[in-house]
Amino acid sequence: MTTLQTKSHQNGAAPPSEIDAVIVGAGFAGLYMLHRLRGLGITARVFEAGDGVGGTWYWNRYPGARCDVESMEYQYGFDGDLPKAWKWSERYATQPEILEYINYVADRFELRDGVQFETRVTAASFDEATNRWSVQTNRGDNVSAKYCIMATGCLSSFSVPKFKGLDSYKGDWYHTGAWPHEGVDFTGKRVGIIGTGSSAIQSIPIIAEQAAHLTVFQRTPNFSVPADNGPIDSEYQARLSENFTEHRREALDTQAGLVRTFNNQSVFEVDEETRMREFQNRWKAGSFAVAGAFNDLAVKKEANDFIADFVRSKIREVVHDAATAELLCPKDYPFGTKRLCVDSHYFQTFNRDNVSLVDVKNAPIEEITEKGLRTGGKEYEFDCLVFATGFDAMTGSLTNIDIRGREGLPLKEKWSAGPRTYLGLQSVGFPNMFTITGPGSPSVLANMIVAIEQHVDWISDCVQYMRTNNLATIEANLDAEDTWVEHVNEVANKTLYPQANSWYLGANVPGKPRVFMPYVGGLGTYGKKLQDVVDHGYDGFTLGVGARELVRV
Ligand code: N01
Repeated sequence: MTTLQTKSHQNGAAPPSEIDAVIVGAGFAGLYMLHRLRGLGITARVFEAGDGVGGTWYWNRYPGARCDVESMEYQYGFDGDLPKAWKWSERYATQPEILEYINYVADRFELRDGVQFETRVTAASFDEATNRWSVQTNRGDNVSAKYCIMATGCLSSFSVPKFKGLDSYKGDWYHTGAWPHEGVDFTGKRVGIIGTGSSAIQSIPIIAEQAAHLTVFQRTPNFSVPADNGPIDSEYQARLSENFTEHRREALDTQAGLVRTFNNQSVFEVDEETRMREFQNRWKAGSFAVAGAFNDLAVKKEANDFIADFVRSKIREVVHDAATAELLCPKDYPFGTKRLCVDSHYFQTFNRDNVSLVDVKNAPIEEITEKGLRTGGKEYEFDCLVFATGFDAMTGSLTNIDIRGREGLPLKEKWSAGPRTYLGLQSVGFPNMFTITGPGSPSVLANMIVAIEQHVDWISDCVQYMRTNNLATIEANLDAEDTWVEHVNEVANKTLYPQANSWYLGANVPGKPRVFMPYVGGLGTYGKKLQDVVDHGYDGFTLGVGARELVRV
């Protein structure tokens, strides 16, 4: 380890001006990236806007925040001893427990001193004369690095719709993605919440227990499956921990980075009784199991109708008031094409006397007023407003930074009609810049931890290859990028995903180009492609041996 790495940088202290790699973000991706690069003897520094590690789990502290991927799946797999050393308490871990875990990992692998906290990267530009990135922060740092690695997360740039009058609101308002660390006590308060995505679905039952009254403003109802959460089965935990490396290897070969049973039968191959039994058993098992009930649910609308009807029947069973139940039933997009939500007593919450549901699809929110908000010509008054309005997903955290590649081309400009990448790892014109779980990779359609480890391992091996072969640059080729973008779209268009107005398509942010951003071809298939690229000498990339000499591969 070099002195650069062992020296602890207090906030405000100048980081080294020359370094091998800058990593942006200290979430799961940034920390593992740092660990891998250090292992290779590469000097690296992480810049993190927050005052602690954790990324999404640092910021999303809203009531009820927890992971809807099972705890045993949602943990690092790079070190076989780690799962044995850490004990999860629940089947689905809460945000505080995940934050504790990532802090534990930071300490166990002595990563903290490689992170400069409370420092936001504001700009990064590629200097073609030196083949280095120049990275600036809001604290005045100016660092020169061979590699610039964006570990900025897919859901980090939170989005507050530009409602007229927000500045005039006299009460307190919060966004689920930037929740106050000290928490919020809603006891006795009149609360309004805007949005009914995963964050809202997790927080609504908890806020409803505290608030005098909670009004939920819903634009689009969501399909949600009960989590069936509870204390973790300790025997299962011990068994899986013993063999976690093997388990993770298996996960890397799956569609979504999750080892689970997928029924490879068409819904049309079975009779109604068998179909309902399959749905019911998987519904009882909780979480995403039901999505794997048949192999054509995501690709055939007529097949999807069966599961959509099944879930709607569950909503109607639970919600007592028929009109409210109908409003909560998603009807205008196929099941699973917006991110499936996983809940604990979400629909039941609408049976409470202190909870009401307001449709803002037909009558959009007109304005935020001094006392609350106005919709459908009526003003609703609140002590607090909660924006559960989501994120500028997948691209926002990248385009919010002034990133400039060759000839000063801004990334934002290059991506003005939607993100363009080769494998979600690189974008042409931005040599030596990598995006961990970038658009065009499985990312949000997979277990994020597995997708992160897959990318970090690939990037680390690439950096090592560059060093061994004394290479100056690696940059995606235009034809490879074009072909990949086309492939990503083609695969998405074979599914039902584009039929929903989801954040996968940028549809939640007004003006954002409608492009399906994640790669739906599956993590396993994608992993084989990554390996194939390496086996063919970084096929689709140009490797530069110096400032001018380029080797086409
Ligand atoms: O955000 P969302 P989220 N007027 O975009 C509504 C991950 N996550 O923070 O659907 C009125 O899903 C918007 O309406 P519509 C997970 O991947 C994971 O809840 O666009 N409403 C929608 O209802 C998830 O998918 C966990 O019509 C407006 C809501 O706000 C992703 O994060 C937990 C509006 C936004 O929902 C994002 O979830 C939580 C407007 N102008 C989240 N603008 C885990 O457990 C927006 N909305 C791992």
